[in-house]
Amino acid sequence: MTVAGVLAHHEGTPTTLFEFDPSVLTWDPIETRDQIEVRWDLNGDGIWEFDWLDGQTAAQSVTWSYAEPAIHRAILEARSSYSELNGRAEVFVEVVSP
Ligand SMILES: [Ca+2]
Repeated sequence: MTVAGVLAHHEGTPTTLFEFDPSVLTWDPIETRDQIEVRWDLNGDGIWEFDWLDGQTAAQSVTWSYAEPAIHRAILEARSSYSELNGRAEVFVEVVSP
């Protein structure tokens, strides 16, 4: 399971709906992206907006918006069915006043 450690830097305003596409960050030699489970903490507060039980996979994008102008950190974790090790990546989102 590979999850890219870096990332895209996205920029927008409080009205921007950001799309997070995990398929560009995840790769596995055995499982396809629709088999790789992912979860998201989209505002870096330690609470998963989409957790394992929500059934998101690396083939599905999620969207989120940020009311507060700031640089926000989004965290992706991914897991395959055969490994105990989760992959992790961070994406930074810069929200500026319109
Ligand atoms: Ca969160």
